[in-house]
Amino acid sequence: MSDALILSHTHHAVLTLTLNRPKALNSFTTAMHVELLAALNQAASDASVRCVVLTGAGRGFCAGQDLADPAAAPNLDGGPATDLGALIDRYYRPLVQRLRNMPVPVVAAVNGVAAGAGANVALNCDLVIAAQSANFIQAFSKIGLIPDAGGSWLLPRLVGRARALGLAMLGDKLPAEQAQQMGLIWQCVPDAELAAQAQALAERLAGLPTRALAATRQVMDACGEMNMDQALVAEATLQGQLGSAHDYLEGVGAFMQKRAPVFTDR
Ligand code: T3D
Repeated sequence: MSDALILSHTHHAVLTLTLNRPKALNSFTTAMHVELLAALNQAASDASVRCVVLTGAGRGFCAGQDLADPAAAPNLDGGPATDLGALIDRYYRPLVQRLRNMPVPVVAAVNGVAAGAGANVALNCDLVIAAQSANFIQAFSKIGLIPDAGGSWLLPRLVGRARALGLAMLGDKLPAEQAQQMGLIWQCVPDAELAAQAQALAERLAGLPTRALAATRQVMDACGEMNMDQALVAEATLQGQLGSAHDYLEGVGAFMQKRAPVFTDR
């Protein structure tokens, strides 16, 4: 068994990163944050990686912040309060920004419970595929906090205000199947099929024009804050860039020549 907090494995241009603190349901310590961000940065600069899968070791995906990590734990002895804002600025904000700006698609393969920031880290990935026995918990309210790791922005956009508030205020377990039905995640699959289906999905994404996929995420995120006229301008700007890139020539050329395209842009 490896001591690494993040396990990595590459197969067919798909890099799988596995959160590896199974005894604590892969909850985030500062050390795990550092390793995960380094692994994502490395993947972003490695042209051979065309899709990233994020998953968890053992029976959980991620239980959010490790509540026992000295860097984050409340001072139960009445000493100075822990500065959670600083913790978020230093670790969660860069992680979410990294995920949402990866040059390639990112798939979350949610193998078990995803709670607190663990749920929102998964939801920040481009496509979320979850095992049937997995569940999502906005656990924050149970410990007197608000959804973080982008949850307050994401949840209403994904499922609407009423459901977002219900999930966040009640902090109930949301089974993967229901998460799929309400549009919180892309797909729920039988437990035994999760790894294979996540790999197949990631390989499919890896074979697509990944630069355009990353730009699709970028424009969809940006357009959420724009009116239609602004969105049309944003689309034209990005499309202008993509239209002069290799993958567009390759995609159209392959279509005309009735052959499979080989996309390489990032
Ligand atoms: O620092 C800050 O607070 C700011 C940042 C906040 C971001 C956040 O993520 S806040 C939310 C933090 N997460 C939680 O509140 C979730 C806490 N965990 C749970 O509610 C439950 O563990 C689960 C519902 C996720 C799973 O329940 P269950 O019954 O399947 O497992 P369990 O028995 O509770 O947990 C198994 C082990 O993992 C257990 O250790 P043990 O007793 O076997 O040695 C448990 O203590 C440990 N564990 C689970 N979650 C955490 C954890 N250890 C540290 N931190 C955790 N978050």
